[in-house]
Amino acid sequence: MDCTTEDNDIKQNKTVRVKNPHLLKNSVDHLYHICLSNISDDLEKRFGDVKFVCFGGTPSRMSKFTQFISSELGVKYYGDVGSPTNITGSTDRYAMYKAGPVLAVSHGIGIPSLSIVLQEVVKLVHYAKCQDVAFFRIGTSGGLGVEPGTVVVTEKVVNGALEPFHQSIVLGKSVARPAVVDKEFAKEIYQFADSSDKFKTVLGTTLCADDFYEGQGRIDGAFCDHDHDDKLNWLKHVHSQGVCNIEMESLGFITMCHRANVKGAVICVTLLDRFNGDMVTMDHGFLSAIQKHPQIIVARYIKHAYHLL
Ligand code: R2B
Ligand code: URA
Repeated sequence: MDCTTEDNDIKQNKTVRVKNPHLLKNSVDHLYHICLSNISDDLEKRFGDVKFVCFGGTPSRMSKFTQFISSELGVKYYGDVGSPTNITGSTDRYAMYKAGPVLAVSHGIGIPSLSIVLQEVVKLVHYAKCQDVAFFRIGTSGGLGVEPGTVVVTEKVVNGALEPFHQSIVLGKSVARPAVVDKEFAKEIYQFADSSDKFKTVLGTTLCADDFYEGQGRIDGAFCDHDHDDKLNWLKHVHSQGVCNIEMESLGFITMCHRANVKGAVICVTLLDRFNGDMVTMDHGFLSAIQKHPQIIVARYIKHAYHLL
């Protein structure tokens, strides 16, 4: 593909941008953590039809989502009867499943873990020449002033200091990249909430923390240098700035989708209201039921988009 054609495709949001001139020089690229390679696996044949990539924290959640979306779309998932096959095979780091146009990928906890698999998946959809791909994070979070089970569709994402960028260290220097949320896409997804749903869905600001305990103001970690009042004052402050939920990957996810020229959205369920405490319930029936809420919203979007394609 010549540069002009590629630029045009990127402008029309068709192809994924792999912004790295060094890669063009290397004919071999091992996508180490997902156990695929651009030379030994026929990526275009196996993955060229992918349109929707859904990321979530754990392998088992993404396996269940694969079964759910395959029945919603009426397509078979890749694998045996009974359970989808993990495409990343022997790596044991992440899990990836496929059902027709949907790829479901686990990302682990935190931006460092998410960043590795997201970059390899961006390269995968690039090598596979996928067109018009959208990425979703369907995850969990702690809510602020909303009932547990509420779905938050992120329309703005900030770090723990309420700044809308992702900071990292590259070659010994601090680099800040803007977290640009595709608000139109977020609104489009939000419209798939239904008044008959047993849970609420809201659009709001998501705070992305570097840690589950002190980084989210909790006072129940192994270490804590603040007290209950400090925590409540901070929660009240961030809530007054529009923050609806707190989690640990949205900033990296949104920043990297923007860099890759991929439509990206974050849709998370709240497991608890942080104004009422720090501990997540041990009621696994309740937790597994509410973790389906973001999947329900995203499945409606995918069904709608897929049937229009
Ligand atoms: C939500 O839940 C995880 C921590 O328990 C983390 O991955 C996140 O963002
Ligand atoms: N995930 C988080 O990061 N925080 C919570 O409070 C719940 C889930």
